Amino acid sequence: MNPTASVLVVTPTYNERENLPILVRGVLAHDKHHVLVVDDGSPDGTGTIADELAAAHPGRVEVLHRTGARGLGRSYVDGLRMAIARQDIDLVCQMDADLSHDPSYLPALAAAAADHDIVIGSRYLHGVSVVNWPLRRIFLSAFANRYIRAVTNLAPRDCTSGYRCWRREALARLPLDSMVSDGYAFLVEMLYEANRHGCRIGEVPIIFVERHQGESKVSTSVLLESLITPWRLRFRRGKGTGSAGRQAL
Ligand SMILES: Nc1nc2c(ncn2[C@@H]2O[C@H](COP(=O)(O)OP(=O)(O)OP(=O)(O)O)[C@@H](O)[C@H]2O)c(=O)[nH]1
Ligand SMILES: [Mg+2]
Repeated sequence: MNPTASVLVVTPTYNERENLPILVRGVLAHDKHHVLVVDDGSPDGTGTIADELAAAHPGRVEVLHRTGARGLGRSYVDGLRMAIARQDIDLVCQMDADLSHDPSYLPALAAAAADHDIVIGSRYLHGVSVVNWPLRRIFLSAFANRYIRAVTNLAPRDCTSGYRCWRREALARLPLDSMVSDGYAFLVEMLYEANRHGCRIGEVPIIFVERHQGESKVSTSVLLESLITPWRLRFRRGKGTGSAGRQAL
């Protein structure tokens, strides 16, 4: 993608009041980059902080305040729908708000989107690139990725990374309305659908840094969903993927 591409970063938030301003500053440091915050009525007032950021950066920061049942997958579906409708945007990125995803990788992801439909910011391209994770967390994530690849036949090394960059028109091909997963599993479901719809999937290496502020929202039910989803995808869609592989860059 050319360096003058317009980029919209969609970031879901739940209790990220300390982290969000730092993330937004990092993203807006890049020309032609915009942010869409999808807040789920955070009790810590992240939504108000997001509104203040939108007021301070008119035309570059937008906020979607969700009501009703909260969830990462639901938030992404709503935010990505808005992103797809933005005719002025070339690339749509997904990023966590907890500063695990460094905005300095955005140009590398955008550059790789020149010949891919989706580019994953990957923690597992050259060994394991995570900072401040306990060993059990590394094992869990590494196991999850092996498991997902074995069951779904997906090729990327990092199928659960939430740092991604899509060509907007490729994202528009995905059946967002029929996606049902909500936690990490939503990210796997998106990738599975991308592969099924013939998207070219690339990966670029990132270093993932565990959050310093705020709390993880990963729960037992989210982990259970992650165990079941690969099988659900495999049996719902028949034999699955296999054709379109991941390309390391
Ligand atoms: N809108 C919305 N955002 C959420 C929800 N749950 C998590 N998030 C956001 O999704 C991103 C990832 O959530 P985390 O809690 O960091 O989960 P994680 O990154 O998988 O886990 P950790 O490694 O423990 O940080 C963060 O920006 C969260 O604020 C939710 O229910 N709704
Ligand atoms: Mg996190």
